[in-house]
Amino acid sequence: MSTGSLLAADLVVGVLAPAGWLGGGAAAAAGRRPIALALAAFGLLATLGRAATVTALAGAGWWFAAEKVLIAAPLSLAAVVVAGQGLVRAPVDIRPAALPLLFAGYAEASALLVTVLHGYPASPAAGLLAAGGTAAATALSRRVLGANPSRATFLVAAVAMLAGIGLAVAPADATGATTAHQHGYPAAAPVGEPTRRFTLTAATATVRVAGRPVAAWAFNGQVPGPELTATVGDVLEVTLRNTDIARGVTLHWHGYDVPTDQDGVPGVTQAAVLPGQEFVYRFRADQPGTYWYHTHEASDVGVRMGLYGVLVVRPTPATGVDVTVPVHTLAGHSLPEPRTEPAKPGEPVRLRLLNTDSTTHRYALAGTAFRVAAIDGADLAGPGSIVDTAVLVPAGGRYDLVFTAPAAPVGLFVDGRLVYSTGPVSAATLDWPVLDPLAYGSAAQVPWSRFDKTFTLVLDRGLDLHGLLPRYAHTVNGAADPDIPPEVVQDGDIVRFTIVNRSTVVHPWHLHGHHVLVLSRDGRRATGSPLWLDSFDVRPGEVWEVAFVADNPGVWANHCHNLAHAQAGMMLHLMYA
Ligand SMILES: [Cu+2]
Repeated sequence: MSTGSLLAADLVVGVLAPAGWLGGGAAAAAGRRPIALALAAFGLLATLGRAATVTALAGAGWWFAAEKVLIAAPLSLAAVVVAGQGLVRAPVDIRPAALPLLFAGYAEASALLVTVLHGYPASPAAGLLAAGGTAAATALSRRVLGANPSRATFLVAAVAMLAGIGLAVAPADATGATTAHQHGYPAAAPVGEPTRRFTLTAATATVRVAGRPVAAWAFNGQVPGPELTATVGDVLEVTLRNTDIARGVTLHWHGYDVPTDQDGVPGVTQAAVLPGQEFVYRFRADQPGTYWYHTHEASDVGVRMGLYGVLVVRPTPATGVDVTVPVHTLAGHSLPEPRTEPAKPGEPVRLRLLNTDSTTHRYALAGTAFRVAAIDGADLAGPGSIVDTAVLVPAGGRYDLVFTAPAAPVGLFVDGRLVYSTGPVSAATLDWPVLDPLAYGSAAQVPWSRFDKTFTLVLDRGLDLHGLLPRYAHTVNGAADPDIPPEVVQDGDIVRFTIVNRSTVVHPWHLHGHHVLVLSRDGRRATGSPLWLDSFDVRPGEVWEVAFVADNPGVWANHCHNLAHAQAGMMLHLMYA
């Protein structure tokens, strides 16, 4: 069973256990002996099942099981002991067993809540709240069942819960990333005379998709915005204007490792550009490859509404067929609309696939063998020819597919939908195998044998106070933006990240300003071409190890590129000391 499946199974037995015990308690209170015994047996089975899932998760990594072992397991043990004793002491009349069974139910419910609302890392506060909650619920049940609970029980429960709440809301000693820009925004360094100039004007607009008018936020009135192209060595100058996007806009150059002052993160590298304002970006196009730009202010809604476009930097002017395929979902409509462009047999074709949505897309090229020449703008070493194989492009990610046009038409399908073809073509691609980029192309030695800094990012969900409002946040190491401590590095450090997903959803991870080299996934080393990525899917239960050289000083966003997750807390910062 994969770790991801174990995490899901753990939640299922985690729900069934308290349901069984609480049902048994209620039946016992009503004097329904057979039902009470059956439900208690069900609760016991589910509790044993959870012991098995927790043991297996601990084997997969302490991150997956910490709070389950330290808090849930003792609660479960207490549940089984107390419920067992209660049943033994009620051999004929089941009613005296009601309270012990209810206690077991509350303990198991608390054990589940610790995982669902708190997660990793385990904390004394969570333990006290769980124990206190169990005691309080038991004391209340005792009163409802007609017995007077001792003052001591209430006192213990109250003290435990107050201590837990106190610990939970006590300010963390971490210095928040909000201090990052206390001293104003960085000043732009000169980069030389611009050789490519563009103006992007953000405004609300009505665009036509599949013949229908759709309300959008657009650059220069179109979705996606204009395709920006350059040749390596160009100096780009992009003037961003905002007509009427009330939330403000910025331009972030996704995957382009620009200087920090050009990175377009509002509140960190610049102020958001408000209606009537403008901001000029200048940077040297040193990295060839396929990239994209998008607003980083209110990026969840802004990108979804259409404030994005393609950036392609070519080593030399394009030859052959060179097509960009930026996939996006605009108000339920899939972009781009299908198009056909004939290619002469023998002509080289490069398809630049971009995923500008917040979730993974599956691309399949039918009718020809092809190679994956580059991922996230970086060329792969020794990419082999593959055929009838799909690629999964994470949110924000890019794959460049290359092939020589055959005589018969080829077609590119996204999630089974034809988006590009060189002629009439149909193919069933949804059952094709999927390429694993970690095992594709020619391997090379990892350039480092030691790491100056290592950070672990455990991705989860949890209850979080956002100001004074509680929210069910997407968390990193149990905290949510802006309370996640920044990762501090020195210029020149070799930095390793271990990224652990203990949630039940995919998190496409994205570090600004750097490409990271994939070292391993789930403890198995990457065996293919060196993979220098800026966006990669960390699926439920997965553990990724990546590393990079800290060679681009500044303050950098480091976040989930499911932008709704980032908005809900899954965002931190990498800072240079
Ligand atoms: Cu996410």
